[in-house]
Amino acid sequence: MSTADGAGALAPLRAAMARELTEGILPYWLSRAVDERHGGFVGRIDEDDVPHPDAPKGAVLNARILWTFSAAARALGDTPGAARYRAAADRALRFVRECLVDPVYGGVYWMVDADGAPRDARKHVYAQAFAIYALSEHHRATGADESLREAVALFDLVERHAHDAEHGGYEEAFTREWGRLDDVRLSEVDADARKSMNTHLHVLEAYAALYRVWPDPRLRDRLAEVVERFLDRIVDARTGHLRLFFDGDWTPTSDAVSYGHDVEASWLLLDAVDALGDAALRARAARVRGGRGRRARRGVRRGRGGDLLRGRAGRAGGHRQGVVAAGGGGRRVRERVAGDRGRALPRRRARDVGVHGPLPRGPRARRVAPPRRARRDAPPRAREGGPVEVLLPQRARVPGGHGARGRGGRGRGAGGMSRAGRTFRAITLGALAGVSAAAACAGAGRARPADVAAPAAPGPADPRATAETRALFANLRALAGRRILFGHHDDLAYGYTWRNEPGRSDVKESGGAYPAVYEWDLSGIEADSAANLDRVEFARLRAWIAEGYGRGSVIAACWHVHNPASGGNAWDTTAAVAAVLPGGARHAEYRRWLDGVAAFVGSLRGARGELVPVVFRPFHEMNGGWFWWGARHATPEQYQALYRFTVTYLRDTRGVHNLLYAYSPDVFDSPDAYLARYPGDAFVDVLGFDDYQSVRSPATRAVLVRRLHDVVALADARRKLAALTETGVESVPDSLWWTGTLLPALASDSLTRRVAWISLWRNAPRSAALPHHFFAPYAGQASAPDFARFRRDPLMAFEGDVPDLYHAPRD
Ligand code: BMA
Repeated sequence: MSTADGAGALAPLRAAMARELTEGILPYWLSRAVDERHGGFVGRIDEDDVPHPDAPKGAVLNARILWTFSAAARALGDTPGAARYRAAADRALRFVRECLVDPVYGGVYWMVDADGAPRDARKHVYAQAFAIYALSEHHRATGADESLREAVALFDLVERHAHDAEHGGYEEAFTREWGRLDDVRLSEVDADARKSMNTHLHVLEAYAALYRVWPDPRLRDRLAEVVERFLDRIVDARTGHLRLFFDGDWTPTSDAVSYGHDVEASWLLLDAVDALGDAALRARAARVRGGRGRRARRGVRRGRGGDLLRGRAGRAGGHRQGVVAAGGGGRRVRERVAGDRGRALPRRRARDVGVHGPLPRGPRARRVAPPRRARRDAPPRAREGGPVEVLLPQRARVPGGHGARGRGGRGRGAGGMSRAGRTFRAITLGALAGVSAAAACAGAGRARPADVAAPAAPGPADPRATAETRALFANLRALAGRRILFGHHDDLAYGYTWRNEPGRSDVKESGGAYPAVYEWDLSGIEADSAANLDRVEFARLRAWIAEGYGRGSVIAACWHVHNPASGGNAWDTTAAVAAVLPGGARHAEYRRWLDGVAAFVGSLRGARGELVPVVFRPFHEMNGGWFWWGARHATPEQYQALYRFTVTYLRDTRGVHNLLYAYSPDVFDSPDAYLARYPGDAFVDVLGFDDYQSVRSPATRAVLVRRLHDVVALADARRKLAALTETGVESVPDSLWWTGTLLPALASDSLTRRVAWISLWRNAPRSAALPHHFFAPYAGQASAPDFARFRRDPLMAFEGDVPDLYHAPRD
């Protein structure tokens, strides 16, 4: 059948479905399901169509709503009402983002209370998959970068915690902290198995959707792996059905059959191989589909009508299998649940398996009353694979969903829909993914690999930056949202009790790993000094920089440059800015100082002789008054001129191309204040800030979070990097400061997590003048155990936790 024929034959079906969607289904959810009181959407609507605003809200339901309205906004963008779909998608997104995403450990919770407080904070891979799917669709529909970043962050978490490197595929579920969980079932009807078809089916769906908007090579590999596991493990070559539950090594543990999943998998597999654009895999998947399609037809009950969705009870201990029939032409929904070894369990009312998610576990679920009046229009469970699913009754008139309206009068439900229409509405919400792609949009709009848009790759402010410098910028951008690099000033040169001892690092000795960012100070390079103001010798510094870079870490440098007018130090605030600008009395001298900087950074080489990229952070804390370039000693225009001249001279005159440039004010109260002295996008790669104030205790966490938000948002809007370039509490007196104060702020939400790195100030060797001037712990310091915990947090990256930053990301 050619595409044209197919589209032609399906045209009436498509038109009818579009009508159902725009006149029935979507308006129904907009008018009945919005939770005005708590935000988001209500967790449950019962069989009498009464919303229950106090019902808990599941990740799967909310992700489905997000997906649905995003997909509607995309597919129906030019139709009346499209703005409402977008608004509903954004509403769902807000709820997912603010209530379901765990701000501390990442990932979506399984279930929250009506008002959004966590209720069941476990991390089911199944739920992560639904969220990835929905966020990817939201990005595809709206272009919002943030949704894509959130989807990628979830992908990253699933890969980090759930992927089985040995046998392929994914573990089922974890604790809130992504630790081991003994009972990984989604609900009591599922077997407690290490791996399940259902989770992999939705990972397949999610990864295919994400791959369409984010064609990342690692994602591609994993999507292909899931397809392979379907073809070689999940599909039973003998029967053509899907196997449902497995041990960790993919040994099947159940022989139950799920006809609904057989059907669902047939198109999800094809959708995934289409996204991959792999012809050989597609041919294999298509063969599988043919077999299963025939088998699945056995699930259709003739006679009294209706479709049987789930097959006989599995023999595997503990797995209970529901049977649903929409009998008598769809008049009644009956459910029978077979327990262990086929023992019959009490019937359940359709409303007890309503839209709010899985059944409660334990005896309560077994004591529910038998159905009083089960109805064919009971909503399906929000997630597939539960004990009850309702499929289109055989005689529900798909194209005639409207024709069925008013039949006998009793069919009218909310929104003027017939019961048949409402059944269809509920089904369509649950299965819109498949319906819209496979039928409603037959022949039109099926995405091909060529449709995949690669995210634009912005570069550093220096268009001639070396390959390693460009790679560093791109890789740090790509890492944002997934990992925050940990940095420490002067880390390899000295610590609280030592100086110049090869291999030592207070960070490593207290936390267990070297930092991933080393910041140094070029002060004194301008005066041709042998050492900087903190006695770090430049000859040694060159070697430490090579050492840190050789370990794959990031090298940064601030510059407490002397006062060019007075010859005093950086804290000598004698007026000097005007003097160093072109035409000023000290300008020639300042150029010579920059020559010193250029010579030093030009001497920094890696093992292959390549230039080491350095994040240069001159003239920091310019909004404070303590440095000669500070707020009270230069106008904004003078400061900008100083910064721009510095970049232009190094980059364009001296041909230095291994620098990224960081702008980093001290604490600030608003984006405008932050930008007051910003030199411009053409001169800056990193939007940083120094903050020693809001980090002191959890009491000011909101202030730190606000600053992180502002800097991340400003950096993202400019496609730059964001960083907390200096921070810490001198002598870390709070032994739980790392995970009690700093980490919760950094992990607060998807924006704070986009900070590329944080850098702690130095651990000055103990002396009479500086008896406790340290900001990172040393071995034995009171906060060291907590720092080690902080170091192990998946959000934080120390040496060894970062991918290769110095080679361009593969495309
Ligand atoms: C300050 C202190 C000083 C140091 C200066 C430059 O914050 O740490 O001891 O000399 O920075 O690094």
